[in-house]
Amino acid sequence: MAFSSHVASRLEEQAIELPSWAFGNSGTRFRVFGTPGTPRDPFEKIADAAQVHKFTGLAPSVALHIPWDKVDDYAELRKHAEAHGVALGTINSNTFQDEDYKLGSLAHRDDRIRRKAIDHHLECIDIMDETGSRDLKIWLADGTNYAGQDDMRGRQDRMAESLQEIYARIGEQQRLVLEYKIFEPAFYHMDVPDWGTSYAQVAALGERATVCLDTGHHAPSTNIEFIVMQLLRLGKLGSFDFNSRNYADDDLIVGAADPFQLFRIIVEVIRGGGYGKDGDTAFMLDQCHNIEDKIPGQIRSVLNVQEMTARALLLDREALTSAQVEGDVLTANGIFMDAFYTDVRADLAEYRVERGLPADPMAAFADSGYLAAIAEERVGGVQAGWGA
Ligand code: PSV
Ligand code: MN
Ligand code: MN
Repeated sequence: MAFSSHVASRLEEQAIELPSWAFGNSGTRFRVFGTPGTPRDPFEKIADAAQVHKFTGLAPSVALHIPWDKVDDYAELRKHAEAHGVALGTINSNTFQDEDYKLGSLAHRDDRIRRKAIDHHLECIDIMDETGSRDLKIWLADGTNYAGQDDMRGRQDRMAESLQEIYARIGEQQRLVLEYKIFEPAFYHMDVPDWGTSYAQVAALGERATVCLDTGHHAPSTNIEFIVMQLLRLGKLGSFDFNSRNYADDDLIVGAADPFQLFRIIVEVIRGGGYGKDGDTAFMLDQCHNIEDKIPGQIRSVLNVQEMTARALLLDREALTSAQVEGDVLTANGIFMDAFYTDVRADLAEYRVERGLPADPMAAFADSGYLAAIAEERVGGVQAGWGA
């Protein structure tokens, strides 16, 4: 069975942004394992990311993290990306690796530190103007470790003021996306711990401010697809940071730990009008490949998202709605599960071949010799890892 033309054309709308940092070395606090050929600078990270797009047709843009991806000339980096067939995407700010930010950044009590954090974001917007990026993604490590350590209300108010100043500089075609996270690095409270706080903050800013949902940033057993539904209903689901988690913010390959959850999320994105041409919810990955090769790790990731999207597109919505209207619980659930259990791998292989892509991108990349070539070519350089 091949996909209907409807499903095939909807699949063509899919674009998944890759994080530049997935191509650098990363690890846990116990050890960072290096990989031969790891990129030494942002240019090489982009060249590696372009391989993912070349073999899958799914990943046309690359997100940057500043200052990890700081370069002298962003116009040159943009040209380099375009020459490799990809665009520069979301700019991620970073106020979590500087001594000054020990007690916070945009929510800090000290005007000097808050000024420094705001200025960093304004600099990120300048970079966006050069790279042609649409989104400024803000994730704040701000929070406290102990009850009574600071006044949570005051911090919330200061953060709102800081965000206002940043938002005022966001261009007409640009967006500010605020990411939430339940805990880490702060362990008593985070200043943006959940979707509700992120929503309250961005709603106060204006139309071009939305929420980023990172799938690894919730308490265990949180119904993430409910949050997806609600944010889409409110018109505020700006983007996803996709990854898998078993315990905390594991940043493992999306779809690896719980493919059914990924399916349920994508079903809600489609239902809520956030998918492809229907809406503007950006699909991005936020992952680290600590022990596996990075490029194939990213290829596997985008393929997992595509596979669950294909299954979600196969959901018989008419039949589902009638079962729901009838109050037929088991038929409704059966229809939902039928779509999830459909094996779409052969159809996806055919779909790819029809579009001039390899049937099996993992195998084709392995056969290309690219990993061996970069291992040889990049010998002796200083690798650009997480935080470099
Ligand atoms: C924080 O855990 C986070 O998910 C944010 O998106 C950061 O920018 C990213 O991870 C850094 O790896
Ligand atoms: Mn994230
Ligand atoms: Mn995270």
